[in-house]
Amino acid sequence: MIEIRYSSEVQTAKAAGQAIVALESTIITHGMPYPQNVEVAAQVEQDIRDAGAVPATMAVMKGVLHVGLEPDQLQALGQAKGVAKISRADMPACIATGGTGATTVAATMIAARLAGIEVFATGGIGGVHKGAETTFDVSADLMELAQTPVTVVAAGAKAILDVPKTLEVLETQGVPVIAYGQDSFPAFWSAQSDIKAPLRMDTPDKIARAHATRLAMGLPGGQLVANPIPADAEIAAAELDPVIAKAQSEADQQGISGKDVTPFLLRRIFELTEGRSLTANIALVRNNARLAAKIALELNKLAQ
Ligand code: PSU
Ligand code: MN
Repeated sequence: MIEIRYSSEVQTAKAAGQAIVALESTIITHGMPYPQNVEVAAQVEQDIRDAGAVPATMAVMKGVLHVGLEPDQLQALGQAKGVAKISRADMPACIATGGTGATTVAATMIAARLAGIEVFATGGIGGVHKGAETTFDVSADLMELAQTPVTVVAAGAKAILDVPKTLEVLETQGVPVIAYGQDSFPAFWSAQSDIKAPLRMDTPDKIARAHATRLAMGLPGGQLVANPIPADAEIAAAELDPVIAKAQSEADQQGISGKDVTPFLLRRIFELTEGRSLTANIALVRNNARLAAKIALELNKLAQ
């Protein structure tokens, strides 16, 4: 087994059998600018504590897998330059060579499984990019959901992705996609979309039961819970569609490819909306953290 370093609060929570919620770190290093990234990460951790669970932000630092970061480690990661973005393919290499890297959704799921954590909150997952029929750019997050038993709470998928194709791949991979409290699949910055979600559940208890049943049936993989952004934080699709189109055409013109695509688009959308996209992003991540904590608490009850 590889060495895992637990933060002091995660260590205590594990010993006491408390509910724990995993958090990713790519959103900190590649998803939001400093200093908001560190403020948001700390706020989201606090939201999880306020809901009665314990946060575990994942990262690889100097070759060691960290499950839960101490406040000074979070600060350092949020300010560090040139941190690697690590997904399933990069994670063992980063650990083996003593590297430092922030975990994507896929790598965070892997870290959560190693640490025995079953619920994870993030903003948006990676998916099938627009134009994937020529670029083949499909995030490893989707295949991770198919094989690693972690329930991931996200606000749907950003319109930087081809959402119908993303849902098709998830269906092919046998991943349950559950809209929380509504019929449509939420569209990240907007609560509603015109795409119906494959499944709908209205309580954290049902989501926890579905997770436990999947495990009991011996099925690999997790679940994607699509939690709509709170109404007061929404940004209309009509406002963002042209911004996304501009960011996408810049990415194409500049030949951005591979794992640089998502961070490039997120940064340009932030710049082009003069930070409005970030305000919405913060509201939805916090909302996802609160729901993930409730699901983790329900899972704990089921295990008793
Ligand atoms: N989508 C967002 N915000 C993010 C990401 C995606 O709205 O921060 C990050 C997540 O860490 C996700 C990763 O796992 O980007 C996906 O990258 P790629 O498309 O290269 O797989
Ligand atoms: Mn990609």
